[in-house]
Amino acid sequence: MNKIQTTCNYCSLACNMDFYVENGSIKKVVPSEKYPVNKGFSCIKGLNLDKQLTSDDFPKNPILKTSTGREEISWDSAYSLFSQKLKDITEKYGKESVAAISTGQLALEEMALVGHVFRNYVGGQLDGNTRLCMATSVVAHKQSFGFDAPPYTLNDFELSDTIIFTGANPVVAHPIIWDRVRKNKNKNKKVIVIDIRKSETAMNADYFFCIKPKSDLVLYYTIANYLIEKNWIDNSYIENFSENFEDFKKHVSKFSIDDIEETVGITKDQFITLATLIHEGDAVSFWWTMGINQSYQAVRTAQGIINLAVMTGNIGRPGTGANSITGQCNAMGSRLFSNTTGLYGGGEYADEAKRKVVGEALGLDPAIFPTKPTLPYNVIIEKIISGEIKALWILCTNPRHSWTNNYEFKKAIEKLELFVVQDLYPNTDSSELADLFLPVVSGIQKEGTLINTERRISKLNPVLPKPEGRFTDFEVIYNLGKALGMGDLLNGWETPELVFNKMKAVTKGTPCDITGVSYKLLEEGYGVQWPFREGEVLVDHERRLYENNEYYTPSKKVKFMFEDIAENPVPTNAEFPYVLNTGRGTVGQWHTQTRTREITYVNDSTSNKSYIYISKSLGEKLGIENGEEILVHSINGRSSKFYALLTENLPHDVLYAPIHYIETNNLTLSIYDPYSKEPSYKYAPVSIEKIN
Ligand SMILES: Nc1nc2c(c(=O)[nH]1)N[C@H]1C(S)=C(S)[C@@H](COP(=O)(O)OP(=O)(O)OC[C@H]3O[C@@H](n4cnc5c(=O)[nH]c(N)nc54)[C@H](O)[C@@H]3O)O[C@H]1N2
Ligand SMILES: Nc1nc2c(c(=O)[nH]1)N[C@H]1C(S)=C(S)[C@@H](COP(=O)(O)OP(=O)(O)OC[C@H]3O[C@@H](n4cnc5c(=O)[nH]c(N)nc54)[C@H](O)[C@@H]3O)O[C@H]1N2
Ligand code: SF4
Ligand SMILES: [Mo]
Repeated sequence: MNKIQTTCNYCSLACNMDFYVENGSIKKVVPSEKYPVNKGFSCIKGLNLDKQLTSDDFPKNPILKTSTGREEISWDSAYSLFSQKLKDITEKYGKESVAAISTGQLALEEMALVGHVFRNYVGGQLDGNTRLCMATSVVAHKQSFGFDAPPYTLNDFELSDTIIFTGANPVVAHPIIWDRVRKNKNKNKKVIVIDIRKSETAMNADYFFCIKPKSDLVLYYTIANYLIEKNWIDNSYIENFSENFEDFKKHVSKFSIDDIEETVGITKDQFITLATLIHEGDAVSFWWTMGINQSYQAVRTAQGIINLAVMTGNIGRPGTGANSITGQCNAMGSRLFSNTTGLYGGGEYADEAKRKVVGEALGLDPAIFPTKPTLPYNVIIEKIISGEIKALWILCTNPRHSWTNNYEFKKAIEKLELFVVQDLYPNTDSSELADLFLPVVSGIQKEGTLINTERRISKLNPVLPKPEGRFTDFEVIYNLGKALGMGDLLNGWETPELVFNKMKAVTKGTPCDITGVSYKLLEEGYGVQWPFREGEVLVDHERRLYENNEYYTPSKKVKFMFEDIAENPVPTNAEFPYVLNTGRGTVGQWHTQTRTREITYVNDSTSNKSYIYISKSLGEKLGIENGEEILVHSINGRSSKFYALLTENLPHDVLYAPIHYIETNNLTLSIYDPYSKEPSYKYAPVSIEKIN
């Protein structure tokens, strides 16, 4: 039997799996023992990657919507139709009239190539679904650290004595992280959860602080003030390695412990316990995910966490850090190499020197690069609705379901002259609406690289050859470029490895320098964390940043960032008195459930009908029985049906709906963080109507 190690392309751990293949069929799948991330363990999704081998029921060929229905067309016709339409539309309405939305779930090489074809050559807008996910952390890191560079290595979970999860539920969303926490043998280990409901992680933590929705920032500022008043801070770290602390100190002085019950909803005693835990820990690590990133004041909240880590000297040492956890398998690759909000390799479009360097590394005239960041996702949707954007291409994302206030996406699609969807399946909520559907093969049939949450690059290796007449995302994007007439501009972009080498070249001398990484090195099967420069020798498979206390800002110091607490733009009121919180449901379910519905165990053991959790006390008040169907009305004007599950794990007036059902984003709002433009998915005022 032949053993092929490849990378799981679901979540941001990007575990490695060993596939045992004989006579062209997969005999067994085992989590890779030697891989530093998952060390022989994985979740059910990774074990079932082979379920995405596109079934024979699916069309091999592109599908065109016609006046009489949907019909298969040849690939040649699809490329010529797509490229001609893009040319016609841009000639008539200008380059800004076409847009694409990519993802954090394609390979780095595919992202780079789509950036080259669609941003550099066509000149269209190109954002990613990472806007829904990691945009907040990106902006927070850039402003505080000077580069989008999260500090940690996963081993920090095993080295920390005080592990604080805030707005993160790794028991469900990142099972490998929870495994690493359990492997931590520190005698003083304390796991702390700050959430607005008793999540699965909170249930398993040593301490749980149930705060009011979106009160994190007040909490962090109040903790900061309390630590300063007690002098429980690392004065020497602050003085030597940070800037802006005196202004920060002044800013937080107005946040008093006396107000904590009212503002945050925890008692003074609980607050003192939390602050004392932070003070007493020798290696305190702060971890956050979507409970922080998805908010109307998200960037400053993430920086509230960074400030706490810095002022207590909990960064750059084993087991510490202000650590944002990513979501999708290649969110980090998308952030650095998609050519969307910044130039390849984390540069700014307006930086002339950088344009020149990147141009030289790619053998391109820098004039080809966009001059400004892409319009963000929400503006792309708004401009489709207003008629300014006429064509949209989406790759590896399902926004009819996942976009906030998702009916707006449907409205937008109806306005388009051309809507193209590139996906595994022709029957997702989005691909069913497509004028042109482009089918591709799944992650285990292609080559490329993914960058995981701890900056580790690992390789996708084809486990089985593609069936005759089927194409990878890379090939489809490349062939579109050819049909568009890119000619010589595609020289050197023919294979994933060539594109990887180009991306490598652009990172030379940057914080994410990967000039020492090659496909050959990755094929040894351990992955490599960036930075890894040419000539460096890999002595350890786990490396963290800021160990020398140098940051990437001009002063080389980390910057305290803060602002006044923003007013909630759409708070609850008498008509919509409850808060709708949303997030992951179970380990087996992935986002819009196109892929995980193919895993029999998951399909059989999870609900195929939308459900919502409500507190037992609210159920009693409204006379709602467990399992009863209810109607939930949102302040956005839309309503969804769910069956109600009563729970002790929610505060009285907060509801929780899993994101795996299209009904959930029917109720969320078009509200965004002002800096990152990430949707505020976790707060929508709603009311409940009994149906029976
Ligand atoms: N099984 C599974 N795993 C996944 C995914 C999946 O779909 N399925 N998706 C992947 C992706 S792309 C992502 S981004 C990650 C997301 O991973 P997580 O962010 O861990 O998951 P969520 O369930 O979105 O939200 C985490 C927690 O934030 C809490 N929260 C909501 N509002 C607030 C608040 O105001 N303050 C605080 N402190 N907490 C709040 C929620 O109650 C929830 O428990 O998961 C990844 N892993
Ligand atoms: N209310 C609410 N909404 C949310 C969130 C929340 O917490 N609350 N979280 C947000 C977050 S963090 C995220 S990341 C988004 C995720 O939202 P989406 O990206 O829309 O969700 P997915 O289901 O992962 O969509 C991926 C699509 O790509 C297809 N696909 C899979 N593999 C491939 C491939 O190799 N190539 C191609 N071309 N297609 C492929 C799948 O079939 C699927 O249709 O949802 C966001 N929406
Ligand atoms: S989904 Fe995430 S945790 Fe599960 S196997 Fe894949 S990478 Fe690992
Ligand atoms: Mo995400």
